[in-house]
Parts: sequence; C-alpha cells; structure tokens
Amino acid sequence: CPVLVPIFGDQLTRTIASLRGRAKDDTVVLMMEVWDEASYVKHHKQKIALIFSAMRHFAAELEQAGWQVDYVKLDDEGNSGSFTGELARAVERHEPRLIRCVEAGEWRVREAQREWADKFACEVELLEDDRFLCSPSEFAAWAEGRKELRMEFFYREMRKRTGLLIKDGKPVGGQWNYDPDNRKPPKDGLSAPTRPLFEPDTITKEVTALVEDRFDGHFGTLDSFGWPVTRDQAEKAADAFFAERIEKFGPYQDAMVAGEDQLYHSLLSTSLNLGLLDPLELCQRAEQAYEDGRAPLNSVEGFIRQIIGWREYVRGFYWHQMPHLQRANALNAQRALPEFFWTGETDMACLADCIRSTRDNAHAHHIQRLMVLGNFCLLAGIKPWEVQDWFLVVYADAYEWVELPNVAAMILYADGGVLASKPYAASGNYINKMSNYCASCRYSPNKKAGDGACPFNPLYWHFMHRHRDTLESNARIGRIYATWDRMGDAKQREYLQSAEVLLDTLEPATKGWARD
Ligand code: FAD
Ligand code: DLZ
Ligand code: SF4
Repeated sequence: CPVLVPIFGDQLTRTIASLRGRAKDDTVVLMMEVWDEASYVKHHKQKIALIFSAMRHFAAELEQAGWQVDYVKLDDEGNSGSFTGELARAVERHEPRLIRCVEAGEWRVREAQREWADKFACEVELLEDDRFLCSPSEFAAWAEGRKELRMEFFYREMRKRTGLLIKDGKPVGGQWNYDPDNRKPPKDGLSAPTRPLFEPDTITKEVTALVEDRFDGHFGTLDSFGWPVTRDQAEKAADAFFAERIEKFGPYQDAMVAGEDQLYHSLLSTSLNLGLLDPLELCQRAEQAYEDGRAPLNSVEGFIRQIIGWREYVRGFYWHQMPHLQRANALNAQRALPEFFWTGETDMACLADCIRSTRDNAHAHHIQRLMVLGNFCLLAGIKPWEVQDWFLVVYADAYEWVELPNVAAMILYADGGVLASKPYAASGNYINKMSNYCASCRYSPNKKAGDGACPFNPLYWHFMHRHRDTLESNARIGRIYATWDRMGDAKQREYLQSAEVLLDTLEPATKGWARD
C-alpha cells in the first residue's frame, strides 16, 4: 500500500512539502485535470492552457526523476470531473495507506479537502503550504487586536524576518519604502525590452488544441500564448527580467503606455503562482542585483515589497477574512458589470487598451488593474461579485487567494477599509499624468463635465457625493469635501447630471462569461 500524494495545478514545485522525505518506490503522485476547476468560472483560454501545459510538463519531469505519476487528463474516460471524485477513483486503483496533500490555495478546494478524512478509509494528512513565507496562523497572530490591517507594517516584519535589505537590524538606505521615487510618468512614451515568449512545444500544442475544442466560448485568444510552462522557462524569464528590466522597474512601476503591455514589469506572477518560481529566491536575486550595482535601491526595494509585502499580505488577508470577503459590499454597489468589459468596445481609450491587453495576453499590469479597470468599477459602483468574477476569469495569474483581496478590498473598498486606508478613487487627471492614453481619446481629461468630458471626472465626484456619509470622516480623503462644497450648487449639479447620463448609458453584460 503506497502513499498517495495529490498535487494540484498550482503546486508545481518539486520541493513541495507533500513530496519532501518521501521514498519514490513507496509513493504515487496523483495529478488531475478536472472539469470543476476548469469551469467554476469561464477562465481565459490562456489561463487553462497555461495550467494544463504546466501540469503535464511537471508530471513528465517528476516521471523523469523517477517518481510514479498517475495523471488524469480532462478527456480521459471515466474522469469524474472533481478532485474528490478523482481521488476516490485513485484510492480504488492504488489502495493507499495514506493520502498526503498540501492544503489547497483556495477556500473552495480547502473545504472539499476537509471532507476527505471522512470519505476515505485510509488516513489523510494535510500539510501547510510552506512555499509562502507567512502562514495563515502567523498572519492571524500579527492581525490580532489590530483595528486596521496595513500592509506597510506587515511588510516591515517580513523584511526583518527574511533579512532582505536589512543591515545591522536597519533597512538598507535608511528607509523601509522608496515609493516616492517610483512614480515617474512616461513623458515621451516608453519602450522596454520585450519579455521572452516561449514557443509552444508538442505538449502545449496538444493543450491549446484541447482548449480551442472544449473551451471555445471562453474569453480571450490563444494566439500570443508564450507563458513559461516549466521551471526552466520560468527561470529564463526571471533571468531576462534581472538582466534587462529591473533597473527601471521602480521608477516606471505606475506608468502606462498605449500598446506597451509589459513595460518594466517582471510578468513572473503566473510562474510564482503555479509554483515554478520560489518567492524568496526571486527576492534574493533582486537584492543581489542591488548589491552588484546592477539596479538601484528604489527598484529593488519596490520589487521585494510586491512579493514579501503585497503578495504575502493579500494571501494572509484572504484566509483571515474568508469566507465573508466573497460577499462583502460595504459601499452597497449594485450596478451590473458593463458589457464593454468583455468586448473592449468603449470610447474610453484607457479602458479599451487595458481590456485589449487582457484579452490578447491574459495579463494587464498592476496600475492598469488598479487605477483604470478597478478605479472605473469603484466609481461606477459595480457589484463586487461581478467584478470578482471578471478578474478571476481574465488573468492567467488569477487565483481566488490573490484576486479576491485585490478586488474586494483593494479596488472596491468592499471590506469597508480593513485593507486600505481609503478607496483608490481617482479622476481622469491621474490617468492623464501617468499614461499617454488621453492623447488618443475622444474624451478630454481637462474637461470636467458634459459632452466630451473624461467620464472619470464626473464619476469621481458622483462617487464622492454618494458616499459622503462613509468617507467624510476618513482622515486621508475627508478633506476633498471642502473642495466639493466650494464648487457651489450649479457646478455640483453639472457633475452629478453628467455622471448620471454616463451611468445610464452603461449596457449591462449579457454574455455568460462569468459564473452561471
Ligand atoms: P510585477 O509588477 O513585476 O510585480 C512582481 C510580483 O509582485 C508579481 O509577480 C506578484 O507576484 C507580486 N505582486 C505585485 N502586486 C501584488 C498585489 N497587489 N497582490 C499580490 N501580489 C502582488 N496578482 C496575481 O498574481 N493574481 C491575481 O489574480 C491578481 N489580481 C489582481 C487584481 C487587481 C484588481 C489588482 C489591483 C491587482 C491584482 N494582482 C494580482 C496583483 C498584480 O496586479 C499582479 O500580481 C501583477 O500585475 C503581475 O504582473 P507582474 O508579474 O509583471 O508583476
Ligand atoms: C485553475 C485550474 C484549472 C483551470 N484547472 C485545474 C485542474 O484541472 N486541475 C488542477 O489540479 N488545478 C486546476 N486549476 C488550479 C486549481 O484551481 C488550483 O490548484 C486551486 O487553487 C487549488 O486550490
Ligand atoms: Fe481615459 Fe479619460 Fe484619458 Fe479618455 S480622457 S483615456 S477616458 S482618462
């Protein structure tokens, strides 16, 4: 009777806790392509292709290294369509004495795992996912007794714990955070060295054919598929980032340029989230780049903060706030997601470009997600669960543990400010400053209301006005109401009417892209 080790699609790490210390001749690794996971939302075609291809490559690597792998393909006869169903079939095949599995990354699957011990006759051992640097219980201990959870304080703890950019117990350079140096606008446009794209091999081609066949109605195109699907490729992608882009990563982190889909970002989130890259190793490489004089401190600190700060923080926050975070709606947003989020057909040049990149690449960079797509959903008052489903569908790096805190708490303020000290609301002025989108837009960021005015301008004031009761007492945003009050009735009416006209023209999404 062997030990059965199920490995999920985002656990593609050879040193995963469930394999550690196991004898190869006494272990069966189980990997399962299941319909439930592939369809609980209608994932972007590239996301499904990426996960299946990476899973198949990982299984082949394990086999080559001498592990026995039982791999269930989506179209295999008898595939029950669920993790638990496949585990039941595998228990019949292998009669294991023990099922040993790392805890799933998402609530939905973790709930299913909890039932395994009652369902199966053998022992079930669930192990903590120690690829993250902070466990859910450590996060809970940190959060205990704090009224507000702020990433910056969590991040300092993580810096001290990992020793990254710490000298003699103090932050290198004297500051914890160099964000003020990281807001350079793309004055004359920007053109960064492009990321390596990996030519689809036989396995990826098989998988893309499967996706075209079985997931035909799903959002997005497969044409530009070039994601790293193995650890080797992911390391090459990281090499290219550290050689060519980290230097300017910091200064241009918030910049947006039409048609430039990646700029100086790493595009390593898909590999990190699948388990092909190790977060700590990446941060150590970034630190080395600073020590070797290949990248400035503001870029390196910014990159490290995204990973041991934001990434770890949102994961801790997810487990701390689930399951209620899924239905949180502190601002009582009730408008349907507009159709143009799926078609990209809008005259707003910024949104059209972000949605195009999302459709073509299954990717948009952080500031596009936050300050264009997210900002619009916040200002227009779109229902949180419809925004959540959209973000979960469209990005190749999207898993609920990282998507949900970013969407519900960071962009929509649906948690009422537990994560963010204020809503990230902005008018067209911000987008105009940080991008070149407005130059080719039919709207003008300088026109405040009425025909031809940038929609973000009246929507900003409409948002502030309708949430005055909630936001006026907020120390970071409350002062804005003095400006609003100074405008006088006529100007205020112009803003509000202009916003109402815009909101009335938003066609609700009709396509069944999201959850049925
Ligand atoms: P870089 O800019 O190169 O950053 C380096 C790494 O830092 C990323 O690879 C990522 O692992 C991490 N990181 C940066 N910001 C965040 C953050 N806010 N939360 C967690 N990790 C972060 N990231 C996901 O991995 N999956 C998601 O589903 C996801 N959904 C998001 C939804 C919204 C509304 C917003 C505002 C952000 C979301 N992010 C998500 C975070 C971020 O946008 C992406 O991680 C980033 O764009 C990935 O591109 P990159 O690898 O080039 O990142
Ligand atoms: C996202 C995804 C998809 C589309 N399909 C599968 C799959 O068929 N098999 C699998 O093991 N994992 C898949 N995944 C990733 C899982 O949803 C992910 O592993 C969960 O986060 C586990 O909590
Ligand atoms: Fe976007 Fe407004 Fe600029 Fe048009 S004018 S690109 S809608 S910010």
